[in-house]
Amino acid sequence: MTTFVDRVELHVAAGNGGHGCASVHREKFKPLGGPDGGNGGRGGDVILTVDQSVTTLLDYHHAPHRKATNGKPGEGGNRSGKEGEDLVLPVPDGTVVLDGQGNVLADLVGEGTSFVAAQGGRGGLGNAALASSRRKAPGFALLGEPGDAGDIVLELKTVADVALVGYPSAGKSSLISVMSAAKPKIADYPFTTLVPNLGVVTAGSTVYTVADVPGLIPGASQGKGLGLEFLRHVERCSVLVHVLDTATLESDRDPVSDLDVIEEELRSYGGGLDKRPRVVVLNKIDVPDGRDLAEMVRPDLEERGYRVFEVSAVARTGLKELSFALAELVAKHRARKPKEEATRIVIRPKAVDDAGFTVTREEDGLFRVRGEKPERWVRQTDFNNDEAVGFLADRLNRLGVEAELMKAGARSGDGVAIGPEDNAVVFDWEPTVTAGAEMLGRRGEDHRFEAPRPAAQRRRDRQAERDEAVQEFEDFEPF
Ligand SMILES: Nc1nc2c(ncn2[C@@H]2O[C@H](COP(=O)(O)OP(=O)(O)OP(=O)(O)O)[C@@H](O)[C@H]2O)c(=O)[nH]1
Ligand SMILES: [Mg+2]
Repeated sequence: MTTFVDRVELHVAAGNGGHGCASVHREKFKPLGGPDGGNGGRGGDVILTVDQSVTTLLDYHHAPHRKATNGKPGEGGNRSGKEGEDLVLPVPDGTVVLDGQGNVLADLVGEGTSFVAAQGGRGGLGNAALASSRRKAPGFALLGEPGDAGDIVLELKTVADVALVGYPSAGKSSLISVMSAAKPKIADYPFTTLVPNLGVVTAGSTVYTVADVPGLIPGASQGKGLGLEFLRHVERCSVLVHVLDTATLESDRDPVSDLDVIEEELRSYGGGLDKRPRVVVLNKIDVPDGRDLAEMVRPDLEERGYRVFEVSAVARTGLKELSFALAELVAKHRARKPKEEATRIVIRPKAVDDAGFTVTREEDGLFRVRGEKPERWVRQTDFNNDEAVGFLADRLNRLGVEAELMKAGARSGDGVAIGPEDNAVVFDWEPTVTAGAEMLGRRGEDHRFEAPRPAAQRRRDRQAERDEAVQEFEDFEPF
């Protein structure tokens, strides 16, 4: 028997960015020809893409660790490192991507729909790109950033138009086997069907898919029987069919109370299933008692507003009428739905921090800096290289981090952490000379010699200066 896997945990890791290169051009008689270290290549992404030819998540069950390739480091002679290759993972139509906490990240429906599950790290800039009029020959380069890595959960929700629900042995699989070419297992014991079956039905000019899910029993919502787990396969369907057994030998059951039980379970499941249009099929009317019972309960069911079909999956009666009625409902639903969405690319949203960064003082006196840029800059820094550390300090200073730390009350020697609690760079704060000097004025300038400016003007000027400086640094970044 083939294993059916409809939920897997997948560990994805994008490629790391390659490090930038610090190199100095050398030529005979021209020993210092300027910096020529190239940039590191970007790491590859991990991308999930719907591929109609894939029908299960089995591959990922067997090999749940997937990694894209790293970017290569930059080289001298201004050679950029090669980019890492994206890793494209084919997934079945109807795959839902969740994070470890169960939040839906993407719902992949339609051939080619893609989701970037892990983004590759940026390559580090080489010293050639870091050179400027003020820093003519940087003796350092930026590190490549690590790629995203983490666990995601893939869940398959079959994309079927019609779902058959009902008690075990009501004849759901039998019905799908005679309405379509599907050949599911059929037997006279409960829970024959352990995984959903799909069949394709053609009725007139309408072609639609029917899913048969494992049987439900009272208390399924509490996990009785096979539970409600498989109902997620029918969440997307447009029509529900109650398959009711008119010939059951269990004395405490009849089609109407069976229907009530299943309805109750659908309600507990939620997910909008209780709002789907539904029809009722009274099956097994080839059995004489079954036919009598069907006749008896029909008015009751119709009174409740259901369209009722009396069929026999074994004798193959009443099937044509049923399949055309379902086709009509499906067609109606399709007409209401917006036109087939074009292939979508879903990118995981990133938090946007308008302020650029925040500084908070924690209970133990530690100052924590959070923000996309400062955190990224820290990751790019080679802390073994003093010049690189100085460059980081400069960047932070120009973004206004030092000023903000001072405002928050940080003193020389206080602990400062940049990054989240579990992954921060912590250091003893030593205000850089420029930061200190900026309080008085920039080096080479002395405000005492200037005509006094109103405080607001001074603040605006300083902000403009800072913006310009940040821009200058940002311009280095080719992303
Ligand atoms: N007489 C008669 N028996 C039927 C009919 N439809 C199904 N059966 C029988 O009912 C039993 C159960 O049929 P299945 O199709 O396996 O039922 P199911 O609803 O898929 O059951 P689960 O997979 O266990 O949920 C089998 O022995 C079938 O042969 C019918 O129309 N008439
Ligand atoms: Mg079955």
